[in-house]
Amino acid sequence: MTPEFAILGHPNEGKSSVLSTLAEDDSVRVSPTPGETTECRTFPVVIDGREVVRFTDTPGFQNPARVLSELRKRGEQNSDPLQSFRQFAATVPELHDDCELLSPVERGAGIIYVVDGSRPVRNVDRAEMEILRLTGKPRMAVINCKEDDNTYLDDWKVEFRKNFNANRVFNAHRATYAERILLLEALKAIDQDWQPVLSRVVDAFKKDWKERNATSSDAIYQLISEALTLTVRQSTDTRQGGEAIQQKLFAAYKKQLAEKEHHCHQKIRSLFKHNIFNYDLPPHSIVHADLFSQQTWQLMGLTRKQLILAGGLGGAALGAGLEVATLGHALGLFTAMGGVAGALGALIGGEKLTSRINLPGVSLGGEQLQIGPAKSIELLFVLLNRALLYYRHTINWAHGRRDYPANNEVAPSGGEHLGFTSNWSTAKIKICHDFFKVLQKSRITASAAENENFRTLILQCLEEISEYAG
Ligand SMILES: Nc1nc2c(ncn2[C@@H]2O[C@H](COP(=O)(O)OP(=O)(O)OP(=O)(O)O)[C@@H](O)[C@H]2O)c(=O)[nH]1
Ligand SMILES: [Mg+2]
Repeated sequence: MTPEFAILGHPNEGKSSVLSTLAEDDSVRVSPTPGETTECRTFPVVIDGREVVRFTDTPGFQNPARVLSELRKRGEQNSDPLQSFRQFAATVPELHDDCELLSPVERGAGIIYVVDGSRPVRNVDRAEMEILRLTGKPRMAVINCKEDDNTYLDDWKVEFRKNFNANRVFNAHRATYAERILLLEALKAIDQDWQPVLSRVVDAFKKDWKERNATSSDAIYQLISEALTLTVRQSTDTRQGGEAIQQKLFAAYKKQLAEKEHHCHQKIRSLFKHNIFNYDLPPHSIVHADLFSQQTWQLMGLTRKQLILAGGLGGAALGAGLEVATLGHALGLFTAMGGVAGALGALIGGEKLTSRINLPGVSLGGEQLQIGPAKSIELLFVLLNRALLYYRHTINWAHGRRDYPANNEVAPSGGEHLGFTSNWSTAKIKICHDFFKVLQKSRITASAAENENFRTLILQCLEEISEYAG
């Protein structure tokens, strides 16, 4: 049987937010106005087409003192005071929410009691906890601190020890995938009978996590392979100058690359189930910056030191004819070549478009011009860092969260590097370098060692970022 947990608590404490994060469902209604949830609603967690666990959202307690006294009264006379109370409360309009919230408990759901641990314990909370204790059902308390204030945490824990089988801190806005799994692990402790089934749930979550990382790394790998080999061509037209064609081709190249990148990011987004809420990167995220802006290349490319290292690996990874120490860095290029277009010509290929004869892919008859494939390995790092940043943001965006903090991920000024790869060793850079070189020569086959090493490297990055523990 699929285990069910009901999320209970006082109005506006974050029950629906906790559920939304736990079930990874951004369709759960969350609102700053107390009393938002008035009916129970069940959200299944489906993995591999199978429902493994379900969570039920409930309205908050409205009359805990009255419910408690009714339950106590019935406890003395009835073998099932909960059922008796619900039968009575169904006919009393002001007890609608209290009756409704106990319905999943009556049918056997485990209880997850949510409190905002950043405020003091009050008598109504004690009444609610006592009600839950009287139900006799397996129960866990979850502390969802809305503010960063731990002053009352110990007071809450004292109360929880009296009334619950376990308690745990779980933040609806910040909980990661790993913390979701830890919460499920902790639920095992609330009832011995549930241990085997919850172990299977935890295993299913871990497997799902592993698969999502593998699929994400495939998407990033595919993006980078396609981007590095991307070319656009156009027949020359005698009426148009080389300059005009160059601009047109660059625009087409950038558009295609942007579409590929968007496709990869959206794939990651839907893999992590950000479907409904119009979730996006924070407004000031560097990933919003144009892929071909100087800022992007400065913050997401290789560091100057790494470029020198990459240069030492030999081959044309930095782009033909670029002097590593002086001009090789994208930044140097942006400065030396007087702006984005010139620098990109050198990095992507196509700087010699005006001189048709020297262009790769250009027939000597001058009938076709081509931009790409990328000449510089920097494009690999720019795309990789942007994808990793997108991935990190997506996996850490708890589904219960619906807004942005004011100051998240602000792009630093003063040449600071934002990339994940900025402290990479030569060994890792060499893996990228070897992959890039093979790709430049020919489209490599899936089994090539360089290919596999690069794939593995991406997957390792994702596992590190997501703190995947196997
Ligand atoms: N800062 C912060 N706000 C939170 C957190 N959890 C919930 N909130 C906010 O608290 C408000 C209430 O959250 P809900 O999840 O709707 O609370 P609820 O307990 O389901 O409320 P009712 O359905 O009205 O009983 C919303 O504005 C949430 O965004 C949190 O961890 N941190
Ligand atoms: Mg709610």
